[in-house]
Amino acid sequence: MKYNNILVTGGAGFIGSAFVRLLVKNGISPVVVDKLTYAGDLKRLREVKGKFKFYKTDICSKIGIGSIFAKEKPDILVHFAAESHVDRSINDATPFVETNIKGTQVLLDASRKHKVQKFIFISTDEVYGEIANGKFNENSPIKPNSPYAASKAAADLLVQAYIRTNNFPAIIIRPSNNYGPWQYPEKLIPLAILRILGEGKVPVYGKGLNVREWLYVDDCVRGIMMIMRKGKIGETYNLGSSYESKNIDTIKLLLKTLGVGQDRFEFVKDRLGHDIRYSLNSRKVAKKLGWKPNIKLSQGLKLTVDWSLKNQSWLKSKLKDINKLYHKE
Ligand code: NAD
Ligand code: TDX
Repeated sequence: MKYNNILVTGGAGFIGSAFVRLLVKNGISPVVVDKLTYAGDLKRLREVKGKFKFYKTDICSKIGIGSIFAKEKPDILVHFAAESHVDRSINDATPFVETNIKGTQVLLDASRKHKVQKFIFISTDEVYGEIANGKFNENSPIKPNSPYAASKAAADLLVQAYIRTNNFPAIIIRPSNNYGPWQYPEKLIPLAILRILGEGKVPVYGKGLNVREWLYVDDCVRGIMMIMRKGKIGETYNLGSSYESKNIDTIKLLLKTLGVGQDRFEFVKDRLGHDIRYSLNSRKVAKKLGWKPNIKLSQGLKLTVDWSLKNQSWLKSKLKDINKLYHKE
């Protein structure tokens, strides 16, 4: 199979753009489809300008997607596009149902019609729900809790249904919490950095005891690339780092990395329905494909802080939107 005709949805987003940059580094010029919502930003792709083709299109548009597929004839589709923030889904689930569920169905049908050879669906660890002890493997039941997670789970199940019913050539990937350069500062780590840069305090939900498994974005997209190349059609792969940390410990490590006082956080009202812990068993991708994470949490935070200090103006350009989201205005 040749890998030249790759279509990436959500390629102007945080993880999708890291994947596009990696493709270009590997000599591949992809087609990028992105609606450029509040979360999409072509600045993330400026270092690979001219090395990809771009369509500003909503994945929910059957006509728009149909004409792109007819023109570009992709062999492989890597589907990142989504509404991705849990807090926003609690405020309003509408765009989550639209983009994450309907948008995925539009892409599945276009891919069937145009005989796409591989459909890589970027799902999430959140589809399993929370786990106090132990780890989720790929056969654990789907039991999502937030509207975001429920919409991703619906899409994940739709992909599974197409695999089973139509022998559709899809692979599902479920990554754990990503962090790194270019992440929109609504998510914990870049939000914390933005607050510190603005002389404020980091808002920690509840008592900060919720645990997340932190995966540096470069490790994630390298894993996605390996699965795209060598993963087995019809299979699901967890993609987690095993670097688990309570939010309060993550924030204290981040404050240390930023070189500011350990008191620069405040406990705030907890997120509704807040999942206590996510934890993935990622032995399958390690054993079958030889993937393992390269970047430890402490290293990844250092890389993220260094990048953020150099790119403060980009982070600060999102401040107005973030203050609106978190009712600071
Ligand atoms: P992001 O919010 O940074 O980017 C999403 C991108 O999708 C944006 O560029 C946005 O403009 C685009 N988009 C949104 N709606 C669209 C639509 N209707 N049509 C076309 N484009 C649209 O998200 P991210 O953090 O990069 O996440 C990428 C994918 O990975 C998502 O599917 C998410 O569910 C999944 N995921 C993310 C994480 C994480 O920690 N960030 C972890 C596991 C899985
Ligand atoms: O201000 C905050 N304070 C805080 O304590 C924010 C924004 C978050 N938190 C907590 C909530 C979570 O326990 O930090 C943890 C991480 O929060 P987010 O960055 O919002 O990520 P999470 O809710 O864990 O979901 C993420 O991982 C899975 C991504 O946003 C999803 O897209 C992905 O699927």
